[in-house]
Amino acid sequence: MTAAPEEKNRYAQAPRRDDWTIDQNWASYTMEEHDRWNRLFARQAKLLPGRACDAFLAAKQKLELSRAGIPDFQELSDRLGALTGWRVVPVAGLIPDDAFFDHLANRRFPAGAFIRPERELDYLSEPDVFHDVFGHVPLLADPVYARFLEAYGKGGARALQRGQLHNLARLYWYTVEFGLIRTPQGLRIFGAGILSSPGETVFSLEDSSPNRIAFDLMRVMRTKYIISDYQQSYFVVDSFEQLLDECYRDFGDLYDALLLEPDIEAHEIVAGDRVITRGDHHYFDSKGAAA
Ligand code: HBI
Ligand code: FE
Repeated sequence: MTAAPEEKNRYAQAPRRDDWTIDQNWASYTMEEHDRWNRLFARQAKLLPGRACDAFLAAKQKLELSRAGIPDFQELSDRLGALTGWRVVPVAGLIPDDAFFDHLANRRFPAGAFIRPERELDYLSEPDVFHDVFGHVPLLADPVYARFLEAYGKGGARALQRGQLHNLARLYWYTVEFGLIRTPQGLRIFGAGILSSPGETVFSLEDSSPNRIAFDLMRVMRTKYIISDYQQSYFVVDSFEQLLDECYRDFGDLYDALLLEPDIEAHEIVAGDRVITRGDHHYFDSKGAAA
């Protein structure tokens, strides 16, 4: 009798609080689940030196993320909290936007408690504990980045009220998820979606396919993105200070202006772009995606 396919997310039915948090129940993780974390960790730990930004690599050490299995969020939060006041709170998966923003605005990062099933090792549809804790959490130890993400959370309620969440979600997507940063040694990765993906770790920095364009807040908030594949364009910030300075402002006039500006397609380069590399889009042409 073949074993039933491993269920996708054993926390999906976990009882949840009003703020959508659940109990991580760290003792319930099996050896297989810890081992899967260790294999995912080892693969990225080999790829990221020389590709991830220094702040990420330093924080990974400081937070003692290692191949000792899935971290206990309480212990991780004590270490992280001592650095920037951020804590990691367990959730079962994606939570409603308003709850998500409220957590960020209060320096709580909602992290999936489940780990992806073996069959989804390389591609997952929902943020699991490896994407959230390995990809997102380390940079919360950087004081400037920590302030940026808190400000993002505070801005979320406003975007929801105005019905322009999609514009703000693009800022998150092209920085927190898929952002690159310029360093004296060259471009480095800070986006969690890349840091937790072996294929995109190499593709984002070294492939001739994608555009790499200097970050501009308005430009990013107009740019559509792809959910289920590598990005066609990556945006490059000069520093977390620049990201914070550009975003630590009233978005009201931005939202007004965005209503008058057309969206930009994910693969496009437009007038005014400071282009770092113009992609040839071979990856997408070969896939027949709308190039
Ligand atoms: N919920 N758990 C979780 N993680 C996310 O990254 C997340 C979410 N809910 C909403 C959301 N992201 C996005 O829609 C917002 O960033 C716009
Ligand atoms: Fe994410």
